[in-house]
Amino acid sequence: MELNLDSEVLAAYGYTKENTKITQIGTGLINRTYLLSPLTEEKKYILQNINTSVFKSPQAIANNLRAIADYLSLTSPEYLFIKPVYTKKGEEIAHIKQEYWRVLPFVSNTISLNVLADPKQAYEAAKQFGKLSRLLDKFDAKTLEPTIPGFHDLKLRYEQFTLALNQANEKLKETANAQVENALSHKYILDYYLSYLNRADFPDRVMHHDTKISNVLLDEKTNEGICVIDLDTIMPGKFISDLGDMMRTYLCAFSENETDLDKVNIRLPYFEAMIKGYLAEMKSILTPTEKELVLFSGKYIIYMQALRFLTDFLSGNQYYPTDYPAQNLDRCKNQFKLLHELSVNEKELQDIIEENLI
Ligand code: GN1
Ligand code: MG
Repeated sequence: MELNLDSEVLAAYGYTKENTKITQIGTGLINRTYLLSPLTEEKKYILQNINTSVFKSPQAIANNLRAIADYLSLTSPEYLFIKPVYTKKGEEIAHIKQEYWRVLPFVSNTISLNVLADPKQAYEAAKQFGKLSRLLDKFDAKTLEPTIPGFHDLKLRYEQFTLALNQANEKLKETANAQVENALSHKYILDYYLSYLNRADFPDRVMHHDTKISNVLLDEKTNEGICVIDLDTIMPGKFISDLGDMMRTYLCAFSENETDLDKVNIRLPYFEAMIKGYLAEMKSILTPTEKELVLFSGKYIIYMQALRFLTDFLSGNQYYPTDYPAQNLDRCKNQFKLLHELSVNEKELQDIIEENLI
């Protein structure tokens, strides 16, 4: 599909409509992503429009990425960290007609998957996300700006849910009744999270915060992990964010959009591979408290995502794009089924974790 882009966007980077080919790619819910292929160069680029209703300060993203890139270039110069391409004026982002755009180098000979089809992919992806946090273990996470304040703050997500519930019209509340009950009856996950939050050995680390499989590039031939992408939500967070979102998105063969809940099961070989890959990088730096929370990370993120989908449904689907009105409610149901599967398999999962923490 060829697209009509404002020529000023291309001009900011020294290109024109005539000398580039542009196609829309990616399946993210938040930013719009294009592949930019200049006819004059071998190299290709990723062009992204930043969703400013979600990312209120695109400059914060740019500042964080610059600070991390500078640090890594000194401490781990061989590490592939995808930095933005500068505009002709030397900016990290182009601000054009109320919109923000950025360009990133496209890493050739790599693939980005939408679904995992082999546990090795789970191992490689988890290792990449673990590696990023490990390399940044000594970087002062507090110097980064939260690009979405309270993004993985489960208390805030719960409050947003109760607010949306109080403000929702009767019809929506009635439709969502069973999931509202689910949300309320799983509140112990929030209480558990809060009971750990102030422990001295539960530090803020640099977290990616969006560790789904499409956000890691794998070698197209060997499936070896090459680097992580989609760096907008790199900010301070707890270690349970990244591992938890991997559990949420790697363990089931079907996505959050699957409405046949019989298909929402977890795949133990993927769990084992993911744990091995992540802990291969992180085991040496995790604190005793963090090690206690490995399995909990999945419950925390899946519950939070269920709350976020439910909140959006109750608020009239303002955040997540939907294909039909009840899609966010269906996504919420899907996430509660996934949470249930995690609990049902808890003993086996915990055994796998313990074997890999020794
Ligand atoms: C959003 O845009 P995408 O698909 O990378 C969301 C994540 C959710 C995910 C659920 C900034 O990610 O937090 O887990 O949808 N990102 C933001 O599919 O809200
Ligand atoms: Mg994203």
